Amino acid sequence: MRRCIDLGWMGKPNVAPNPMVGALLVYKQNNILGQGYHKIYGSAHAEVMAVDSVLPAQRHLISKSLLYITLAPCCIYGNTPPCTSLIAKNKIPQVIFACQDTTPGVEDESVPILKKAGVNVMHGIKKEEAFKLFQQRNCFLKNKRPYIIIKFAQSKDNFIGQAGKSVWLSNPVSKMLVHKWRSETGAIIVGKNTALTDNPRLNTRLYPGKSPLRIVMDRNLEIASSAHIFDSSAPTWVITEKKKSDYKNIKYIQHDFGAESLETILSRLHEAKISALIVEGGAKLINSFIEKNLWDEARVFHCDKTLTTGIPAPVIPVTPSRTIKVANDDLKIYYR
Ligand code: AOF
Ligand code: ZN
Repeated sequence: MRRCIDLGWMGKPNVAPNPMVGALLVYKQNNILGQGYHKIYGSAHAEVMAVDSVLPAQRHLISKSLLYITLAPCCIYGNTPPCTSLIAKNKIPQVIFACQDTTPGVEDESVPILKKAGVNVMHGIKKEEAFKLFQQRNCFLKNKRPYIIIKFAQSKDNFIGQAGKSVWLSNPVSKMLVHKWRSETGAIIVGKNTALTDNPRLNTRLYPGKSPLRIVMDRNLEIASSAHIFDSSAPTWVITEKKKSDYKNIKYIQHDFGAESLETILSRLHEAKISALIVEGGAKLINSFIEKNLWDEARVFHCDKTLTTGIPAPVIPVTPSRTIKVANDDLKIYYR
């Protein structure tokens, strides 16, 4: 199952909003006949990849093997046919999976379907470890919004930056890590002031992979069209009160900036099948997410520099779950 979990993680950049799933076919305890993982949203599931990977000379052993999976096999026609049918057709006698699939129509159905087909089912194996593979997906299904990741860097004396001035706090390794996160996340949002002072690109130029959907809050359309955020490197949404026609990769979304503003944006992202969002700044936007309890995880770089004055860093209202050393920055991870 540990190996299945590792395989599952390999799908991270490309399977959202689907879950990350790894599968392993094992013959007589330690002989791995086949393995696979869900690689790209809409493509073959992990079980199909594992079965297809078995060498022709060993295919007769499939019906004598155990199938390990990180997630309960699906039993619905989605983009692909149900994996429960694949298991039955290949006469796989036993399935062992870690976590339930919380998708409606799968959660309570797939185990009975397998049992009815005569398959022995065992589950819950390493489920705490495997659970992380499904955190974003489960949040997306349950809350009908993306999994929200707050990200920022703060100085030694707890400032996030200085008004009207671009200040760089974290080191180049942290910067590259942030680009990796971008490549794994559907969308990224910033406030107007961040777009004006930092002029960020918000793309994935320091790490291979696709750039997220960029979202910028610009109520009165104050950001110049020459800003980096309007370059052609990624699709971009401008959330504004004004009416403006879409232009190339830029979509203008007329929006009510009232009390339910964030919720409306999140619903739109849910509709667009975006299952994870990075809230990149500034302090005002991050604080409005925190105040509404609309966050799931925070990744905060505690940096070596001192600023003396500036904009106070947002306060994450829980203790960090862990601290990771990234060169001379301390990356603290918080879960709500
Ligand atoms: C599996 N194995 O590798 C994955 C599963 O047809 P789709 O791709 O739209 O998938 C829809 C359903 O399959 C849904 O329940 C989702 O959670 C599950 N994903 N299931 O058996 C896999 N990726
Ligand atoms: Zn499936």
